[in-house]
Amino acid sequence: EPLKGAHLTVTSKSFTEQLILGAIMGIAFEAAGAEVIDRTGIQGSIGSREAVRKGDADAGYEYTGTAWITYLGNSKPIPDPREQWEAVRKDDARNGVTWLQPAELNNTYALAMNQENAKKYGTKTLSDVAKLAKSDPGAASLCVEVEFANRADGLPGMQRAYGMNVPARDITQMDTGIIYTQAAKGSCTYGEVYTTDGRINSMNLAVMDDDKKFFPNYNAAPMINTKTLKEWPAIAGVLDPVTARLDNAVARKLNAKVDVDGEDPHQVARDWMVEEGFVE
Ligand code: PBE
Repeated sequence: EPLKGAHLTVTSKSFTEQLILGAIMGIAFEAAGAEVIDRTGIQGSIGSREAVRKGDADAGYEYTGTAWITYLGNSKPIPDPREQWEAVRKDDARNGVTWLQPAELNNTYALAMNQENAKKYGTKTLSDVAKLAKSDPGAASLCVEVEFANRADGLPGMQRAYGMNVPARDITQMDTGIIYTQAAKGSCTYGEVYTTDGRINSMNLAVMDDDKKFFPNYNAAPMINTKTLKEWPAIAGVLDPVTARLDNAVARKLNAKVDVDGEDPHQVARDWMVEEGFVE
């Protein structure tokens, strides 16, 4: 029990994949003998990030691209996922935050549409969407989250990178979960989605290719408060083998159990940890 005696606070953002990853981390810590305080489900990205930075929380899974652009203020993504992670790890050290080994899991933003609209407009890439917005004003309406609408690696940056000029009247802001249904119904032509979300498949949405590679890699990795890690260096050995099992296929499968089948994120996390042999 390498973490016996440790009290570890785990945080996450509020969307499904984050709740599952937070639960997975908590279960891994518990299995290693720690007592876990669950502070998962914080609204918006900044909340869980700041909790780890300030030491109000000890750890959480975060995405490399989110840190690189939104927290560390860089404007250009690093195309190689490993180099992106290394750059984040190096840069974030000065904030008292340590990044452990990353997962293959890469949950990036995308625009997606229903099959009827895909047939009608024929767009396959974000460049096509930019062209449609120009040639057929009003056709390229967007449903997006508030956070996406305000992030440099979100709507403003995407519109700039693609010369996409969707006017404000064609953009509706809404909660994460609702966007999938709205895009499926066609109340917006395009919905902003997460590529590992289970509802892309279940609702048969067509995902637009990021042909200019605007979005960075968003590999999930444990983000740990450095003081905590110094006190409990065994955390790395506990989380590394778990993180190594997380890829896009796993994320889609687990996310779908919650968002499509209605299962509980904690239960989904536990079942997976058992299946993978990390707990009994
Ligand atoms: N992402 C896509 C966002 C939400 C999903 C991973 C880039 C983030 O949590 O930062």
